Amino acid sequence: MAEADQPAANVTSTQQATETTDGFHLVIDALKLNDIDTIFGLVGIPITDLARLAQAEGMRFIGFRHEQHAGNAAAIAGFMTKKPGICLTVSAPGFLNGLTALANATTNCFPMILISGSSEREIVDLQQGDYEEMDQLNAAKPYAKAAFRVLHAEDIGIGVARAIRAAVSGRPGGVYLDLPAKLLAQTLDVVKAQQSLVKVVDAAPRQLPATESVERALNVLKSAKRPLILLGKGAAYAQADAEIRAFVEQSGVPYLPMSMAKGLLPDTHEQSASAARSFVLENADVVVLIGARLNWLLSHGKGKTWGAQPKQFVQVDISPTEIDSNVAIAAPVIGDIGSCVAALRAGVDTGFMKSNTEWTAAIAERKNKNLAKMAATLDKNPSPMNFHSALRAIRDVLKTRPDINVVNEGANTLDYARSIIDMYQPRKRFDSGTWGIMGIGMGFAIGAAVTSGKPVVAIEGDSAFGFSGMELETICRYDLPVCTIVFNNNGVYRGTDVNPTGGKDVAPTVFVKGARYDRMIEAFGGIGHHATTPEELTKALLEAIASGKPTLINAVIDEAAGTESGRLTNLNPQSAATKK
Ligand code: ADP
Ligand code: TZD
Repeated sequence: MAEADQPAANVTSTQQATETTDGFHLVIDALKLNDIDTIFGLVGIPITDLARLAQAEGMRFIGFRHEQHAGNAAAIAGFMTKKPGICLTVSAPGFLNGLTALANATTNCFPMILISGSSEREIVDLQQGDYEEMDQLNAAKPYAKAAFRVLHAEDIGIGVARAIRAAVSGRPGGVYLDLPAKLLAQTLDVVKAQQSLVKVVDAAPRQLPATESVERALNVLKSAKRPLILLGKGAAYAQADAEIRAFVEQSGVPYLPMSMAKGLLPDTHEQSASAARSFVLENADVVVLIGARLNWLLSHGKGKTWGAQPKQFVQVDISPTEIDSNVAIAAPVIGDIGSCVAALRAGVDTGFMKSNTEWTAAIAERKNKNLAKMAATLDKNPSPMNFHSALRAIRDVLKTRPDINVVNEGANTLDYARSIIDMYQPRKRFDSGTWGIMGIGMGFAIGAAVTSGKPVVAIEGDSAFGFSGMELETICRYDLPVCTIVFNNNGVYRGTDVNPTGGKDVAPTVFVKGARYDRMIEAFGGIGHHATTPEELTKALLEAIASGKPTLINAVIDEAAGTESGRLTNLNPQSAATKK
């Protein structure tokens, strides 16, 4: 190359000696221009060079062993930051693996963008059998909040801008962005290319609630004798922490956090009604839902859980079509949670509950009774360990480190950890979410560690862990401070089922007995621990956290502990076999 052709030292990535740039560079430039600094993904044709370029241009590329986990990492990064997490995959199978995470993100209202390379439109549309041929755009549509395809390099800027805005504005969700291989290689004049980039202005604008909707809600609240505030993960996502806390404290109304809203106020807060959950759901007369849907996790707002007492609901949500989804909502307040809660707070007298001590006293009594019962259960030291004694050990360590992120999945492991492990800070707990899905574990753990730079403790059922276990290598490769604790009871739910035929195959729920998950991480240079008592578990966890290294604790739990499906036994259809 002649000297005159050498790029100047201070040129941007799109400015090359030839004065042209290409689709690869434009995608990276468009993301960077919008302050996106990390891509979670898995390389291959046609996006390997895109990943290389991202890294060369100073972005972080975190490479996974399976796209579903890269997608889950992106989704949780989106939840934590209110910026869309980016997942990059190859076409057809890579895209489909990522699609599971995209669908889960949309279901949970997490903002993420799945960017997949794709085969050529001309061949795909005539179904002529291209390499990894698939009509990805249409496959993505039913599972995404929005789906876009860019065909011309000069549209990359606008395509990325639309994807970002669609992911974070209104109700957040998953967006699919289809980038055909040919697009990435298209060249474009540098000046024209620069002008085509779009910096998104105010991607998730505040949405103020109508004054009359706030008045209506306050009137309903003021008529309450037994009010309850229910905080969902939308409230955690909104990052209106101080406003929410002020509303709860100023009103004095007892509150319940959904699992991923735990820590918005510390779980030890005196207004928390978590330890009297069934009691308050059954007996409340006015329920203020803030960023929580009345889906199966809340028994659809009706039935035995909600008692015979007629209820009035106030619902704060950004999505108007969420209102009346399951039961009639007396007072919808539509807007962003920060603005809505601020407006409600302005209309609530301090000490609103002071004249209403009967309700708070009844809750306190129930809480104390339940807490005493739980303390007695937690104090027991059965051998082998059970869920409770193991979780007591973890709880006591995590109490000293409120900054640690907690990932949690499994059946019993999820149900018990959710109620036993207290959270003290917002957006520190990430779990199976709206679908009750298994497989989020290592993806969420990696996403949380990379995004926060803080340690992660992933509390995993042994079955749940298996869905993403290979990502231990990813954790070790990036030397992430993730401690995975596998609650090993030899199977799905439990390890005690037997094959009724007496045949060689084990029962459908049973795994290899006495598996040593701790040795898996050692294969990649991480540190394994084997714990059979709460004392060993405490020691291993303290060491793991202090080391800041990738660690895995194989926590051996009584294989007979736990129940089928955890607390969801009611969702199991009764089979002929169990009816007997
Ligand atoms: P949980 O599972 O914790 O009960 P859900 O996922 O069911 O919570 O509900 C979250 C709700 O929060 C969704 O209905 C969503 O539309 C809403 N939401 C998310 N972000 C915001 C926001 N910034 N402002 C208002 N509502 C929001
Ligand atoms: N597949 C997916 C993707 N999600 C699911 N929820 C399930 C299967 C079904 N399932 C549950 O709902 S919990 C669970 C499965 C397989 C695992 C329970 O066993 P575990 O947990 O070992 O993880 P416990 O704590 O021992 O009960």
